Amino acid sequence: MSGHGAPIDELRERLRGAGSICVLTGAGMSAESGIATFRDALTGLWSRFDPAQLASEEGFRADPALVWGWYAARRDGVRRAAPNAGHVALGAFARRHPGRLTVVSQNVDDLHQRAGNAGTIRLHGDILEDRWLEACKRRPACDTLTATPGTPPRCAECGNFVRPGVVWFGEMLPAGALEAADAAAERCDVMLVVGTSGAVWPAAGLAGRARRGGAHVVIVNPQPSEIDDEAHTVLRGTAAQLLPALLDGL
Ligand code: BV8
Repeated sequence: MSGHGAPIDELRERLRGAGSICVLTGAGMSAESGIATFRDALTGLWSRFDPAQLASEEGFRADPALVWGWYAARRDGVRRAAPNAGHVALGAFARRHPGRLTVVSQNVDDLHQRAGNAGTIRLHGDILEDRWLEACKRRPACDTLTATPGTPPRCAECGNFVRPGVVWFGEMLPAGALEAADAAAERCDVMLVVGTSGAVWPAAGLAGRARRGGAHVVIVNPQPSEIDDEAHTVLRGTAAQLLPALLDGL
C-alpha cells in the first residue's frame, strides 16, 4: 500500500478499477486558487453581498452598475487566479485516461479548462463570457464586442445591456448541460463531490442521482455539507491536498 492511509488507499484501488468517474465541483475547488467561495462565513461572497440582489436578473435590472461592478471585480480575480494542485490532478488524470473522467462544475471560473479538462460541463455558465440582457432582435444580431464601453456596456444601436454569461438564481441551466451532467452521474462508478455546500439546486441533486445509479460517492470537503448523507465516504480535507493523493500515479 502507498501509505496514504486506509480510506485513501481503498479509494485509489476503487478509482484504479473505475471505468467511469464523475467529479462534481463547487466553489471550494477554487478556494486554494484564491477565489472566494460563496458561503464561507467570513470570506464568502454571501457574507458581504445578498445573492438574490446580485446574482439575479431582478437585481441586475434594479442596479446594473452595482451588479456589473461586482462581476467585473470577480472577473479580474479569475484572470489573476491559477489552477491549484486539485485542478492539475484532474487535468493530468484526464490526459492519462481519455474518456474515463467527466468534470461537472458549478464554478463560473475557467480553472478546470486551464488545467486540461476542456470538456468540463459548466452548469452555471462562464463569468468571462458577455451576453445581451435581452435577446437582440436585429439580424444579424448585434455583437457584444461592439457594445459602447460602460458599467455595464450597452449596445450603441438598441441600448441593450451586456450581462455576464452566468446562470442567475431563478434562471434555467444551460440547455444540455443538466442532461449531460445527469447522464454522467447516472453512469459513473465513482463520484467525487469536491468543495460544494450542496445548497444550490438542481446541481446538489447530482450526488443522489449517482448514488441511486450505483456509484460509490465520495465527498471531499473540510466542512460538513448539506449532501453528506449521499456519501459512502467523506474525506475532511481540501481539494488541493486530497485530489493529488487520490489520483496521482493512477
Ligand atoms: C433553477 C452563477 C429552474 C452566478 C450560481 C430546489 C430546492 C430549493 C431551491 C431551489 C430548488 N430548485 C431551484 C431552486 C432555486 C435555486 C436554489 O437552489 N436556491 C438555493 C439558494 C436554495 N436554484 C436556481 O435558481 C437555479 N435555477 O432552478 O431554474 C427554476 C427556476 C425557478 C424556480 C424553480 C426552478 C440556478 C442556480 C444557479 C445560480 N447561479 N452561480 C454567480 O456565480 O454569480 S450558484 C453559485 O452558488 C455557484 O455557482 C454555486 O453553485 C453556488 C455556491 O455553492 P458552492 O459552489 O457549493 O459554494 P459554497 O460557497 O456554498 O460552499 C463552498 C464549499 O466548499 C463549502 O462546503 C466549504 O466547506 C468547501 N470548501 C472551502 N474550501 C475548500 C472547500 N472544499 C474543498 N477544498 C477547499 N479548499
